[in-house]
Amino acid sequence: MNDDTEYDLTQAEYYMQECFDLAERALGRTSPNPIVGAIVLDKDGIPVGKGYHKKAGDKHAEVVAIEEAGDKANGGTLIVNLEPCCHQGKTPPCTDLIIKNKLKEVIFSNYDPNPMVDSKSEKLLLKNNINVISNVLEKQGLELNKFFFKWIKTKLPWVTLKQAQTLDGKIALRNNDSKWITDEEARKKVHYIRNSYDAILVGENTVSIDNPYLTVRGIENSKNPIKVILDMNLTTNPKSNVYCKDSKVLLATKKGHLKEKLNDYLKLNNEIEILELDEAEEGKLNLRQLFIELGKREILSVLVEAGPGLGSQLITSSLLDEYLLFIAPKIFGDKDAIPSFNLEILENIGTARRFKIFSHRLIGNDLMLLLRPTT
Ligand code: AOF
Ligand code: ZN
Repeated sequence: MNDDTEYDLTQAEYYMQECFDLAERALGRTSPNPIVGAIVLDKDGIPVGKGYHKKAGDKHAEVVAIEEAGDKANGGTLIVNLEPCCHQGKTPPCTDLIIKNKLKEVIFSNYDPNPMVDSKSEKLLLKNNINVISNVLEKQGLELNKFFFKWIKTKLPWVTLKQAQTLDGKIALRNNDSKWITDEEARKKVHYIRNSYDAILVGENTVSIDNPYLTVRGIENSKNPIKVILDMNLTTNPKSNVYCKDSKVLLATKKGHLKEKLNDYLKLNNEIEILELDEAEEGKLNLRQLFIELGKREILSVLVEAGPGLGSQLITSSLLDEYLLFIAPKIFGDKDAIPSFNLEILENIGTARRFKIFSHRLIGNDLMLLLRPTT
């Protein structure tokens, strides 16, 4: 079957795609929960209820869809992108509602790796004579919830490195000017992307040179991600724009700074959380430790807007999940312009860091590449 065209989609796949679209409406807002969309078809296959999970603690998608369907759920089919839950969390088990409302069939995309669920719901539904079809558009479902699936299995966030560069691999002029490498459309896209992440991470150089706000702008009903600043030696100006109160700020620094020095940062924003980390080799902070701490705070995804220093540290770690690269069709041609990475001399092409091109897209006159490290 060719699943590139809608005409060839089976009915289940067609509605699963709609579940993905419903789920996506809450992208970036449900952590630590997944994004989930659900549709109820009545016994004649007519959609009678639709819903999605809006945020952690709110009704699950299945509940919204079944409540909307009311009596028409009886004898019908539930389509949902994640195996329904069977445990009491912040909300009651969805399997109870499915059984009580006498649905005859449940179709889902991905099994829920949450140890509280993990195929248990499938077994429970089958035991109650409810037909179960699993793994419908499984790959797409895994992509949709890549943040949740990584975190629930490893307790680490999904880490994306984002850069914008010229054709000759430069991210700024030698005087550090990086405004604007890509065109407006690509910059707008970055705000959409920021909006879907739980946190944005930058290093001290980005704060000192660009003085960014790291907020989401120009999007309706947007939310600002948590800002994580890596500043090992506390060299950033406490009055920098990132430290303002528009969203939670986590200042990651090395252990052992004097209280007074830390207090400089808390004077203007007393809600900044200071995260004291160990120093890794080469006088850098321990990124693994940082991501473990972020995972504990239920941060499922981190967008790293990095210059060459932090970018190089990330690509040499095993912590990177994705590299989002915007390429502007421009050439600086200046050998001393700022490169995307600044690692040591590489003698052998065979030892280059390799990526698989996961997707490519034109955004205006810029190219957006999504790359994944090959293992
Ligand atoms: C959601 N939304 O639509 C579905 C979820 O604390 P609770 O009760 O909200 O349960 C959260 C867990 O429930 C979550 O980690 C996932 O395993 C499961 N399914 N969660 O937030 C939904 N279907
Ligand atoms: Zn549920």
